[in-house]
Amino acid sequence: MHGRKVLLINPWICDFAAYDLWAKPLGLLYLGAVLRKNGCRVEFVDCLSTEDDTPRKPGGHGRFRRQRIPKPPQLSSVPRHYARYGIGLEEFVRELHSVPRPDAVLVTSMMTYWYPGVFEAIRLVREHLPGVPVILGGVYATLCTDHARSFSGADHVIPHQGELAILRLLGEIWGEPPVFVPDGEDLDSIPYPCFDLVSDLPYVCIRTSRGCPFSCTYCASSYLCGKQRLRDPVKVVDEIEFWNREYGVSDVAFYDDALFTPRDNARRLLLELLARRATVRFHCPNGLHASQITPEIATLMHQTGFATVRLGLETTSPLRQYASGGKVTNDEFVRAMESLHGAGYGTDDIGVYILCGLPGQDAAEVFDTVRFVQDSGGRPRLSEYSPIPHTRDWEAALRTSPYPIGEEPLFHNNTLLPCRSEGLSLDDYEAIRRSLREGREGSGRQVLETLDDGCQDVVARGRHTQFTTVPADGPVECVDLGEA
Ligand code: B12
Repeated sequence: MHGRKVLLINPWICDFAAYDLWAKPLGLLYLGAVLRKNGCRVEFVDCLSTEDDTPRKPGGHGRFRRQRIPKPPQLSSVPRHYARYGIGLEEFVRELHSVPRPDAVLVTSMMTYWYPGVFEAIRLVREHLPGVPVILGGVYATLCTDHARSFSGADHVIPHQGELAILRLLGEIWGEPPVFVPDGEDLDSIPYPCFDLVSDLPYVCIRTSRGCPFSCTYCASSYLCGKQRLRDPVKVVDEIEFWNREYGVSDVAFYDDALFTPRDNARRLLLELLARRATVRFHCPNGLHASQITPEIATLMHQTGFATVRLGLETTSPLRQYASGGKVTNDEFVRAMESLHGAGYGTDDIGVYILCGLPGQDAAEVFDTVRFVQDSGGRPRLSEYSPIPHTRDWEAALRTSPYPIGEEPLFHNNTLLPCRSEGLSLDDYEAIRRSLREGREGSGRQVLETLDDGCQDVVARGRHTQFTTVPADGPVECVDLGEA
């Protein structure tokens, strides 16, 4: 494999709205690192590159460039604009020609309903680099493998974790076995993801683990990643120090399915961060498990610079909590909130995810959960349910959805509220969103600017001064800037 040239491609997002909330193709960058270790020359074309005219927010996240495109016919009745987020098509083609002709192209994929951007990238690679094998993997390729094999145009579709599979496949295609193969059971044997290829690197994403010890009925983690495996916390902090020291990265987003689970590992991670006095801000866009947040953990989080704190409550219905996997109870949630407040976090610092539009869910359940979160001193954040193949809720989703979600992944788009039922109509949903907006306006925030994609830049004065970006049709995102 030595000297072989590999091109990594992070395709566009095609959706009604998209915002760079610490979104990087971590899995693809891991594959690049493994191939490099085998002597390959790795190049990267990032359709979601946000450099040049799109300013970054403090904390690192920002807006993607955006081109309005016609809606796919299946979505024609949705009264929203549809767009391709990321660089222009011409720029993409220029980049394809600016790298040495590769011996293989690796394309990643994320949300199932973003596949049109993946297909577009593969089509252009085929047109401009004829004869080069195109390999597709990632979340969409794993959850909708048959769809990807039938329609993507890729030569190979590789589901699930990719480090070992890509070495096996390229070894076969090139007739050259790899010299370095990571230990599939030891995450620390995988080299650091090649974030150095990302031209604009305001933040990095880190996984301290893969897989999840819970198996929530609405989530695909166990199908995607298997059983939970942990990295050594000391090695995680080594990696954070590396990005900070070598690349000046001062913001880190954790991508774990269950960060801080188990708690013992969390303690070791936080104590190590504290001991090394890492001057980095940490973000948990992916919801922490409330049951792990003790007063000690919360205090350590505050001391070590966890700026974006999110908890996954999802619902206050005890029945649904139990039936969906039992990851949290209302008592555990309240105790976690008390711990976070006790450690110094204010209401605006703690975002709490609430699932909305689950099969069979009614509006009253969502309203109750919103009120419960507000009463507990947190900021409710609606997480519109996306039905996901290979989850335990999939059968119920198929039965409930007014859309043919089993045939067409575009209908997994959470913007459609694709599994809404009679008890939770689009009008109910609007009423829930209105009540959240009113709650926000009542919190003394001042809108600075409404951006062309409907986001708002907002400043709130409280214990901290905060810069908050509020996607009009998404959750409230909020980054702590410290004192004004
Ligand atoms: C981190 C994460 C996020 C991040 C951002 C991720 C990003 N890059 O944009 C945040 C928190 C912002 C996020 C948000 C959301 N997310 Co999310 N997220 C994840 C999570 C936990 C991890 C994904 C990840 O990066 N993994 C890390 C790397 C190491 O793994 P990987 O990318 O999968 O790569 C490996 C393999 O896939 C493969 N591979 C990858 N590329 C390639 C390429 C080739 C060629 C090959 C061979 C292999 C290969 O090899 C890699 C290494 O082993 C997954 C769950 C999961 N466990 O995967 C959910 C997940 C993808 N999210 C999901 C959902 C529902 C959402 C939201 C809609 C939630 C909501 N309701 O608001 C939002 C929507 C975001 C948006 N509109 O922008 C769903 C998917 C839904 C769908 N229909 O596709 C998932 C599966 C969780 C679930 N509920 O089951 N998410």
